[in-house]
Amino acid sequence: MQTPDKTERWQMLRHAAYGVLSTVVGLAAAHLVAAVTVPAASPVLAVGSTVIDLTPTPLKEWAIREFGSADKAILVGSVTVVVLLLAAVAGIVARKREVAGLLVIVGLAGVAGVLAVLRPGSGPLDVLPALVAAVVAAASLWWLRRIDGQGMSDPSPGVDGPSRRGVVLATGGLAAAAVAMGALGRWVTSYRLGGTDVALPVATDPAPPFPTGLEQKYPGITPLRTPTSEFYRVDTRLTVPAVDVDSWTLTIDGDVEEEVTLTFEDLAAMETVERDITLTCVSNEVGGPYVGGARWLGVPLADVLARAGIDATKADQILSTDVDGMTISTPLDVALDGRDALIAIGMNGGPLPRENGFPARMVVPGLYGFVSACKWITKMTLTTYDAEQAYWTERDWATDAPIKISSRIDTPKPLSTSDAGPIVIGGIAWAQGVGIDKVEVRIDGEAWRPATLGPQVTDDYWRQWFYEWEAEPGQHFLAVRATNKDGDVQSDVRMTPFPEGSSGLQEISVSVS
Ligand SMILES: Nc1nc2c(c(=O)[nH]1)N[C@H]1C(S)=C(S)[C@@H](COP(=O)(O)O)O[C@H]1N2
Ligand SMILES: [Mo]
Repeated sequence: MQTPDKTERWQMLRHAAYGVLSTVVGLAAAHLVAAVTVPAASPVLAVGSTVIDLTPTPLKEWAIREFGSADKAILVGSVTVVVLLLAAVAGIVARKREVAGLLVIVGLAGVAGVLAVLRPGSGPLDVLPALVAAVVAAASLWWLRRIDGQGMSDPSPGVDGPSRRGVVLATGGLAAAAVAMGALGRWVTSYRLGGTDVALPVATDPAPPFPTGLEQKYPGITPLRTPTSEFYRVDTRLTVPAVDVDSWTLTIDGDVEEEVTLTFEDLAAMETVERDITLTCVSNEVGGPYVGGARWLGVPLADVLARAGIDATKADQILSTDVDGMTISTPLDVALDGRDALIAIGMNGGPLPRENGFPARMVVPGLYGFVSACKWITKMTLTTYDAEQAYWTERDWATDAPIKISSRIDTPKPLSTSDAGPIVIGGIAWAQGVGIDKVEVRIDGEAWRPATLGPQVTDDYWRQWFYEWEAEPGQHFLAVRATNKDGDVQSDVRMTPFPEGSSGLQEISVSVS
């Protein structure tokens, strides 16, 4: 015999589990429906994306800093945990008050549905996954409670009350259904994503042969060109947009002589250039990883805008919109000052990967990505900062944000231990637009010593550097600073990424034994 207390607790647990299982089945069904219709409308993703947009800037910055590229997985995980806790509550409530419990489940799905249709660029179809979640989850819970109840009314119940066999079969069946729908949803998504293999033109203005970097000779230094698959990724997206290049278009509107819409073929048929440009994220801390060097293939931005004929007496910004309605603004005068601003359609000899903006993105050397590098771009609106604000402008980030001179020590690693004797200190430095003139290393607070620079690629590209150090045993502090070709020295004033990019010097501690 069990004490009433124990029975009570066991029943609570059982019903909590019913709530959770029903919700998981509902979410799996919704995910499958979303995969077929609008992937981003999947309830957990819709809630997650809204959380991202509502997250205050300092918290977002902290998450990017702490979790790096795992920030999205952690967010989705947290949203799921909260949802499942509420689902457990729904199950417990339903035990005594069925309708109330079912309403909690429907309410949960309702929140996801409302958020899904409120997302920028969403349509009425986006409510469908949440609707499916509500119906499937509520029906599952209702059914599980019937199965459970049948056992309860059995005059000779097993130790646990309800017919164990019925409950085990029902819960097992629902769990299997959830797994099957989840797997099918994944398969549909990957099938729908298709390929990114587009025909790219040969550049009418190709880049010169790419020099050999220092990384072969001095292992540990960042490769001169970042392999495409290792390029950093920073964006607000939980799922990478799947863009069908055949129906994709780029529209130029706003303060223009004539609104123009270009297809991918139209773009690829224009004069294309190949340029080596280093992209940098404003969220990069001094010494951080959000910087990458690539060879971009694209159409000069000025040529694309000229198709529409811009009215620069009115407009002061290009407001770029991506396939989901996300916006990024770029100062018009900066974009048109003669620098190699591009609408890029290729990267390192191939098409843009989905993660990096397939089929087209903006690249503007010298500006942080959040005010220039709009991925999955579909529209450029010529307008004013007064009239319209982009995503990060609304969140108080700077609007004109030139990349600050910076340098990074790649080797040795912070807190590493090396043998005494010759040690190569090496890394990269960048000052897009002007170029790197000098990199200096400081050891244990002594005078700055000049490092040797690696090959020059372009002034918009980072520069590798190294310094051969005769290391003596002990604890040492290594610092680095760069100077650009105008003679401007990297600032030693520490600043956070918000609102216009980090500054300061990287100093690491290493042991030599
Ligand atoms: N559509 C879209 N474009 C975007 C972003 C975004 O969130 N959405 N993030 C920007 C930021 S902050 C940076 S640093 C660069 C990063 O480009 P990458 O992911 O290809 O490295 O893309 C920019 N373009
Ligand atoms: Mo960024």
